[in-house]
Amino acid sequence: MSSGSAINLLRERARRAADLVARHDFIRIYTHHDADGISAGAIIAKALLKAGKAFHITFLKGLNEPFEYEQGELLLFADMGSGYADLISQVDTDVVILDHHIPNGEIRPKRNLAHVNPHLVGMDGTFELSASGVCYFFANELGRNRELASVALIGALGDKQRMVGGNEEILRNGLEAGVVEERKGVSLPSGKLRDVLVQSLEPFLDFYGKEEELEEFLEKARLDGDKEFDELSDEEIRRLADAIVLRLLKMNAYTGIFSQIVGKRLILKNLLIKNAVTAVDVVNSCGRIGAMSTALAMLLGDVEAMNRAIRINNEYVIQTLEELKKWRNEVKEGFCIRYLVMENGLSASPIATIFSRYVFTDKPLIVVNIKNEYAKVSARTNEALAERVDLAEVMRLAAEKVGGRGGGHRVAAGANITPDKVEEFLKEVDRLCCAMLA
Ligand SMILES: [Mn+2]
Repeated sequence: MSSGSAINLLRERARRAADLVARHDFIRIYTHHDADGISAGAIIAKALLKAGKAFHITFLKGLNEPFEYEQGELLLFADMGSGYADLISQVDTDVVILDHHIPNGEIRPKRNLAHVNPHLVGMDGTFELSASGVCYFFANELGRNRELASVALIGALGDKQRMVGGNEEILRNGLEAGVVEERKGVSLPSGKLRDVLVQSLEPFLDFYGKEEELEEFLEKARLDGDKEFDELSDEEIRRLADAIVLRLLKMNAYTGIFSQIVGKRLILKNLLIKNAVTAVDVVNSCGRIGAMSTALAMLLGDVEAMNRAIRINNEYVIQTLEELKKWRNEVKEGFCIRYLVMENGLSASPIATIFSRYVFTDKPLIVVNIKNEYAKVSARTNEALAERVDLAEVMRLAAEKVGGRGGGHRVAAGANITPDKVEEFLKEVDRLCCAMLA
């Protein structure tokens, strides 16, 4: 299906969601606590404020956590819901789902349901449209809200998506509306070049605690580490881009990320943080430490919240770099996977994402974090391996086998199991990955 007709079908579904919202005065919103979910929440909030609707937003890790509603109010799920047909079927009030996760099972609604998801219209929700992108289309059926394109792009980038399909359309809208600008360059956060190179997690350049390597890198590329990244000349940017590509090749990073890092950079002109990379990092960090409402307030234009959010990000980056250093040598190799079992790690998913894209790129990577009687699993792989391995399916099947629950996307999935089943679970994951790669 061409992306044009898929987008039209998506708009039709978004139209039905907007019609359902129009029939209610109060909307109870549950959204995910990550960058995509927070951006989704900000988009819905802005659109509902403009439409004069009352609402309440709660952030959830997922629908394995409990949620509440009162009969008669509209329940809206963003960045979740599609994978939980059984749960949604039990809800005795009107429901709107704005999600991009792979739908699992058929929803039999008790009341009215509007379900908007790229997978339902022949679009790939893994790379072509995120939940905040779905919310953007919804917001633009509710009113004229094209300036929210910049927020939608934060969600797409936060979910490591590409500027194709629905995202490409949002980017085009943002450029036309003058809220987004594309500049030549490298995707790096703002700051002093030396700090930026050490502290960047996406791309992860592996300079933390390696001052000598960093100085050598700067010297070879003839760059001044004290200069602000945002003030580099085109010629300096070109030398920096070349040096980064060389560095990533030497690290054995997944080569598919090069085109995402080098070439263009996005400027979000109508937001408080204009460098898109920094904006994504900051929202992401707030989500990671549970400060979702700080990030939400920042996206809605609160300057004090932005200052708090930037401090949170700086602390989070250092913590994550420390964690990467700590666990790097504990990664083990199975037949068809690599895996890491952490006890009381900070969080599994950033470790899994960074290692799988920059350090351990040859096999799917499974990271288990055991904390307070729970084992939380994050599975990651790159797009090339994901053509054969479907981690959403692997997590679902392996988790079900040990009495847990799993799912997600082909490249990024997760599961919740009990600590006593970790070994059995990893064996099953390895077996499933071998079967898919064979
Ligand atoms: Mn998402």
